[in-house]
Amino acid sequence: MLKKLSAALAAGLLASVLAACGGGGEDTASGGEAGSGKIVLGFSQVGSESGWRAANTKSVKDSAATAGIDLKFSDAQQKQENQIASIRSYIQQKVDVIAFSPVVVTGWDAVLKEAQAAKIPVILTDRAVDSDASLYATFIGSDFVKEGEEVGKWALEEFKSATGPVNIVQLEGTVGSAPAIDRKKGFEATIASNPNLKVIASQSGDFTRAKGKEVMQALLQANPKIDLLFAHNDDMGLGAIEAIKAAGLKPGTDIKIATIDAVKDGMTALAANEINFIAECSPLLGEQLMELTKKAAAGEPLEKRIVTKETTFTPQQAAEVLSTRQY
Ligand code: GYE
Repeated sequence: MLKKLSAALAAGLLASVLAACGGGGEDTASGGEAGSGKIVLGFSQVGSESGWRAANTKSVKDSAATAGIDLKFSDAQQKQENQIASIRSYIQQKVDVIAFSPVVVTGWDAVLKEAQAAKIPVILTDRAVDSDASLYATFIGSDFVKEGEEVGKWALEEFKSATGPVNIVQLEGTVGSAPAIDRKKGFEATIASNPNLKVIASQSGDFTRAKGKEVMQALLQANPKIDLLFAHNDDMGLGAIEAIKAAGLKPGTDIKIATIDAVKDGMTALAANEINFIAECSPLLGEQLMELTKKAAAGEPLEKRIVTKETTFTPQQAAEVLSTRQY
C-alpha cells in the first residue's frame, strides 16, 4: 500500500517535473536568448550593377534567413577599397565566417592574410582571386571560360557558311574582373578556328545597361558593318539593343547578339528574337553558400572549388522556360 502510494506520488512528481521542464524549454526557445547561438556571416557584395547581381543578392539574403544564419551584408558599389574596408570590419566584429564576391581578381593577399590570422574562414562566391588557394576555404561559382566557349561555339555554327569576314564587337565586363577576363579568353580562343570571325572592337561596359548602351553607340558610329555583338552579360546586351534600335537597325537580325547570364529581361529579349543566344550563369548561390558557411563554422574541411551547373538557351528554348524562371 505504502509502496503503491509512493510510486503514485513519484509518478506525479515526475510528471510535474517533466511538464515544468517542457514549459521552461519552450519559454527559453521563444524568448530572450534570440540569436545568441546563431552563426554570423559577413558578406561583401560587388554592387548592384546588373539583374544577375540583384538575383544573387536576393538568393543570399533569403537563404541566410531560411538557414537561420545571422547575415551582415554590405554593397561595395563595384569598388575594391569598399570591399576591403567591409572585410576588415567583419574581422574586427569577429564574425564566424566571411564571404565575398571579389570585384577584381588582384590585390587581395593582405586582407585575406588578416582574416587567416584572425582564424576566420573566407568563402569566395561567384568570382575568383589570384591569391594562393591556402588563403581561402573554398570558391563557389561558375566556369566563366566555359561560358565564353559556349558563345564561341554558337558563333562558329551561326556563321559557318559565311564566305567573307564576320565583324564582331565585344562588350566586356568590369575591367580586371574574373568573368570579363575568362569570358573573353574562352570566346576568342574558340572562334580562332575560323579566320573569318574577327573581333574588330572590344571595350568594357562595366556590366551595366547604361554603359552597354553608351559604348555600343560609339561602336556603331565607328564601325559601319557589325555582324555580331558579344556582350559579357545580359544587361550590357540590353543597353546595346537600345543603341542599335536608335541607329535604325534591328537587333537580332541586322546585328546578331549573344550574351551571358539568362536573367528574366535577357530571356524575354531572347524569346522575342532580339537576342540570338544566351549562355546561362546562375546567380542562385545562396543555399549552397549557407551550407558551406555552416561547415566552415564547424571547422569541417571544404572542397577548394565548387563549380555551378548551367546550360545555354536558343530563342525557342527561352520561350519554353520563361514562365518558370526564378530570376
Ligand atoms: O555575369 C554579371 C554581373 O560575376 C557572374 O557579374 C557575375 C557577373 C554577371 O554583374 O551580370
